[in-house]
Amino acid sequence: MNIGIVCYPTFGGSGVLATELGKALADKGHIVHFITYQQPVRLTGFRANIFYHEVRVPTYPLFDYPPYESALASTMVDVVKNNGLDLLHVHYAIPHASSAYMAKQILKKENKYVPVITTLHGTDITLVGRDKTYAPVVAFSINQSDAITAVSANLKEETYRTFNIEKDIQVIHNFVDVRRFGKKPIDAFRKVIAPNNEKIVLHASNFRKIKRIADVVYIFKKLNEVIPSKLLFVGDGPERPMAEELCRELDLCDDIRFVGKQQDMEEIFAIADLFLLPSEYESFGLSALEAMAGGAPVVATNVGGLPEIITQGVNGYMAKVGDVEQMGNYAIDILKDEETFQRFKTNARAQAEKFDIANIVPQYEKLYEGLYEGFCRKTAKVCD
Ligand code: GMT
Repeated sequence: MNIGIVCYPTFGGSGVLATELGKALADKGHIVHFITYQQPVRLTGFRANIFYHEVRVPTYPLFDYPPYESALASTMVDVVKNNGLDLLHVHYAIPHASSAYMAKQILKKENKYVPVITTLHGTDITLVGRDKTYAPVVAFSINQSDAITAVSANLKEETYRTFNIEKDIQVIHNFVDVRRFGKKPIDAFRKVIAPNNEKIVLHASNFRKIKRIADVVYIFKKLNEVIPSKLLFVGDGPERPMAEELCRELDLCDDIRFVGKQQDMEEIFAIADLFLLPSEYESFGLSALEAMAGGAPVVATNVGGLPEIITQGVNGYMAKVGDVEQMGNYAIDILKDEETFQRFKTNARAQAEKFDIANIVPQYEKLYEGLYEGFCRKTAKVCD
């Protein structure tokens, strides 16, 4: 099929997932067109059947806020028309679902029909989307999508709770390429981070408030008092300066490194012994799944979709939001002896297998095929 993918090109989970999906679809022979304002960060290397279309947003002195949504809709129209796209799959409702609706209406006027799939990722519903400045547009454009998917059962429930959604939402969990993320650790890299064979604890995120970055530091502090460890902070965002300050205050600078945004996450996950994700909310927690595929058990909060990937006491632990004492104890419990640690590692990998790319991507393909056939029937379009 000829598939258009619209996403944020940044390090956030929705953009990462959308990019990995596009690459996987291309590997299976589909033609994939990414439509976004920057080259997606995970879109590296050349593939003959992947195209990237940049959305340009011309500025004008009148515009305090350049109208990205209109520029995106116009680019969608252009790409659909000139590349014969069979469907548009938009990731993250705001503003992608409403731009897709607009594009679809424009194309309809020209007797061109393109089904739209909206994948809900989390904050587009639970945080930003529910704000009353956006809510009516978000609800409307989700309802106008030809298919809606959510990345966890929890997010599906949250969406129905938050908006008046008249359609079925299909849960298609996020996925990971277990073979790619199950790499052997690079010993030299491990040695640089943990020269005395300390345990390596990892946190990776966009350092927003919802991630509770200070809790990561406190959990690590508790662990480090019992088991010599090093903490690696990957990513960047508004809470980073606060976290750096906290590390200085707690005199932990020698054991904590902030490495910023990184491309080759599989190399980093490979050296991690434990992943921390004490968020206020996670619709899914893609970084936790990628960590598990790399063999790192997870200590997280019992929120959102995290219980759909973490099994308590088997491949990780979950505690109440803010309970850093309990999460610290759980971290110690996992790392306290080699036998327990190896058991958790094996279980984490086994759990990640369930969300392997090979199991999840066909669910999207099935959805596309069903929609495409239905659309051809409804519109009496001649489809091959
Ligand atoms: O976590 C973020 O703030 C980024 C956000 C995004 O849209 O990129 O992540 C959301 O989507 C990810 C991919 O589906 C999920 O794994 C994250 O759990 C979800 N974040 C939240 O729900 C806070």
